[in-house]
Amino acid sequence: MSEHLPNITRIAYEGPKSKNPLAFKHYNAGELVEGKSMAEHLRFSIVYWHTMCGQGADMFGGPTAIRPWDAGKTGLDLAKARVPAFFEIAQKLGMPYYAFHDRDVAPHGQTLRESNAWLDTITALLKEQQQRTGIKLLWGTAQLFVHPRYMHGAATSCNAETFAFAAAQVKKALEVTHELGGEGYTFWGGREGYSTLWNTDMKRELDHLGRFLHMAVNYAKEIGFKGQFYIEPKPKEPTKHQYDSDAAACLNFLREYDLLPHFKLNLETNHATLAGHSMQHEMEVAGAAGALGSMDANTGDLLLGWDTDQFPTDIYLTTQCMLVALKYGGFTTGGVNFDSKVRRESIDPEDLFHAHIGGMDAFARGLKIAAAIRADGRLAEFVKNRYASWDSGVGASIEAGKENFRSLEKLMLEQGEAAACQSGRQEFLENLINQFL
Ligand code: XLS
Ligand code: NI
Ligand code: NI
Repeated sequence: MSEHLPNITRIAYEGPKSKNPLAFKHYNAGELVEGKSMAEHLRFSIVYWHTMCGQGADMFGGPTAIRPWDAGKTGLDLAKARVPAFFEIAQKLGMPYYAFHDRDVAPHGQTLRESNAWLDTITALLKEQQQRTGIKLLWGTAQLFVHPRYMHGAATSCNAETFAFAAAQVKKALEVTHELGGEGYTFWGGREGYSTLWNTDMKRELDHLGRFLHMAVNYAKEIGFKGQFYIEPKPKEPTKHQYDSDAAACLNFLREYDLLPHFKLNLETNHATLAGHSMQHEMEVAGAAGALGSMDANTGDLLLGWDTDQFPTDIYLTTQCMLVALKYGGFTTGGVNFDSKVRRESIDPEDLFHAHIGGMDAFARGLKIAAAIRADGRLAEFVKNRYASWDSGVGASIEAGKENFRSLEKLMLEQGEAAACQSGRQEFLENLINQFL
């Protein structure tokens, strides 16, 4: 196989003192943390859409980065040329997983039949590359937001035939994901929301979305696909309001439509920011509900109000993510999926390497720091003690379901006042965390 990037070899771990920009300083795949290798903890994944299809275009300007493997090609030829280039990059980075949308890997055809045939052609190539490299599919998904037929949404469209087309597309995407041994399947509601409530029957749209997801669950069962289903929350962009706006909204929707047993959440950092939450908050909400599935690792820019999908390099952020992940038993079906893109100005293929190396190192550090905080135990001890009043006396009795309003009123009438509150010690804890960074 001819190489596209002969000057870049397999990225190696060289340790924190290395000055080689094309080496890992912290991600050492085989190194054990809490008894498990870093690779097993982090389950890194590279995305096809940003890595292969992102060319730096934005609302104000066209592509800036035409990749050498893209040059002069269009349509199916372009799609075919990208597959080996993608796996070369993924392999050199030591990525164990990847993720894709149906229409990133293969182009839109004139008809559904043509799109399906093209997708089959590319699926065969992906399979070959998976076998050659050992890289696995973290999750597949269908792109239900670019084509004009999806302008009102897909499963929540006012046009019933758009719903039907989307169903056909997801059916095929599930088959392909299954064929490629995908460990999951993600639904991100790209346009499942509204631009104005004046034209929207919200209840009807939500009922349709519930029905659509049940159809997916049923079809997966039919074809024997056992991968984990995910919903990826995002509050807005492209629509003004998306139904899957945050982790809590998704959980409520899944419960209301009896879908919770079949779904977990795939949380994305920049989407959390857009929802007015921290990623730590979103992960806690999902974890507490037993629905922490996977994460789309990226970050926004606090000065920009949209989904900038930047590579995560902030150690506080990755430490928080890994603390929550470890608390809830770590990623099992999911992983740390870099739904991130290089900046418009970063036009060289080499920038793809700097970006992913930085993200992987940032998460490796986050993992090590989180493990150190857990081993130290002071943080957990503090939190435990903060709730000590629930471990005995009336607290334990309330938790055991033995109290009611009457009994509690009686107690407080007898005592006259509640026990004094203790300090929350936020600043003390912030300093404690900084000791580990
Ligand atoms: C867009 C989403 C998208 C999903 C997959 O904002 O992050 O890329 O991850 O459809
Ligand atoms: Ni995403
Ligand atoms: Ni996103």
